[in-house]
Amino acid sequence: MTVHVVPAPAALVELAGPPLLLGAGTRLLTCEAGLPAATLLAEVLARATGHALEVEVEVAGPVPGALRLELDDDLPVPVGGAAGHAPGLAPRAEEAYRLAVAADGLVLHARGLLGLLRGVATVRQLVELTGAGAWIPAVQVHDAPHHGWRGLSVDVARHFFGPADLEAVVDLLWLYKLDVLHLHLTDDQGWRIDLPSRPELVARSSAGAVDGDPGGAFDATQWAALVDYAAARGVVVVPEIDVPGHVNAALHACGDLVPGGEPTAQYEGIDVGFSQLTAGLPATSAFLGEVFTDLAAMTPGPYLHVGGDEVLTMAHEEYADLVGQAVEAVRDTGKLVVGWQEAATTAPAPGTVVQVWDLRQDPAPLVAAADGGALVLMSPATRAYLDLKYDATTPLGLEWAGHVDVRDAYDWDPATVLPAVPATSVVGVEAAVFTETLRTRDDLMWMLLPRLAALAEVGWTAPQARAFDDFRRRLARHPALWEADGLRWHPSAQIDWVG
Ligand code: TNX
Repeated sequence: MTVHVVPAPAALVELAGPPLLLGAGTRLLTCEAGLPAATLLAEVLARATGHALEVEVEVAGPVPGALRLELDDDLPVPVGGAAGHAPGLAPRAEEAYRLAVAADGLVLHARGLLGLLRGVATVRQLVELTGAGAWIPAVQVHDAPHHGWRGLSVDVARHFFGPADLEAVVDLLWLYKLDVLHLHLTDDQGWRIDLPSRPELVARSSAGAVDGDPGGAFDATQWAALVDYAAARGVVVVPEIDVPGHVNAALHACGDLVPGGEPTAQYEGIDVGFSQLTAGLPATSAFLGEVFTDLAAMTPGPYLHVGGDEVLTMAHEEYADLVGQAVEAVRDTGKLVVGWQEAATTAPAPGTVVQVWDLRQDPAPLVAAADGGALVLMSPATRAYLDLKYDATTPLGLEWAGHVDVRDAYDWDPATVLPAVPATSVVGVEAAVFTETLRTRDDLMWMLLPRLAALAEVGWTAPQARAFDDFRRRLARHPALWEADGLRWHPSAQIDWVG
């Protein structure tokens, strides 16, 4: 087997015939609706092969050797994939695609643009480069995802990662068919998005970061551009404003959120759990209403994340009151709510997504929330936290939940990791990278690669179709893809890297 597509498609057959050769004369054809996917294919092929193909629209009749992207409303969806689904994200049929490659051409079909974007990612991974030129092996693929929510959460609060870094992250999400970019935009160390009703948040609390490193923040224009860049690659942005804990940046900017009225000091450490909003202050509910209303207006995606994690300084009653206010503010905007695991203790409304991160916590509130109709997103730190060290020798990263090497990230099933939570409530998987110890794009990529590819397969490929030995054989050939884009990666000893 020569092909090495990650995540593994639902069905892939390698054909005995000769490959499709790509050259300067290769034609790229599509319909009007397929234009964005064809344009993306032209862009990634130009970067990979040096051949700049022109996209031609509505060319009828057979064209030998061409690449053709077309819509097919009746495209069958591969069987299987009974996993729980998150409302607001594309149903499985919209991400399905069928690909046929032979010496006489490539044909990619999907029901709509999103399926074409997924298929184009497969095409990118199939392209081979040898001295003789670029080619695509003869294959047939019929594919659709197992889970609908396949995300990565990036902490841009502890250290700031701006538009260019996040576009590089989105490129990776697209390459591995992930569909959610969750951004942890606020924390004790910094506030990273400019909101029109609260300009003081960024004015006073965006300059710093952990260890006195430089900060930063998204302005409205940069934010809109990032959301568009992600949408063009089939990725939905889910922004998080973390309340009622992890709020020192807000307390530093707005003294009226602090009992006594004195703004707190800027914070550059990495402790958690010490800052909080106060339910009894008149300014608090206005703050919650304004920040989530502004965030909703700036964000086309269906979800806003309210945080809710690691509040160690308040009684449950006050916690539930404050989370309830945040949730109500989000629901008033028409958006759906995501909250960290702890928010399960506040009797979340049906359809609320609760994100599991700490398997040491009592699962009973999660089970009760799921019984009440809440949905569960799996990010257990021991599997999905890509800020944890690979092993004891890893220079970057944390160790609070142990080490996560490639096999740990791969060898688990979101539907069974918490046996008491019914599989039908589990909407998918999200990797997370917190950035206490990560300063640069190289640091970030080195922690994401190769583990992000493992989590992507956990989300996309049905558990009965996954095996670590097969995954490691395919993954071994992916450094060529990463290096073509100048990305740093960690050569885990668990993989026999090729080349
Ligand atoms: C736990 S994830 C946290 C974060 C830390 C992270 C480090 C979560 C809900 N809280 O505040 O950055 O661990 O791995």
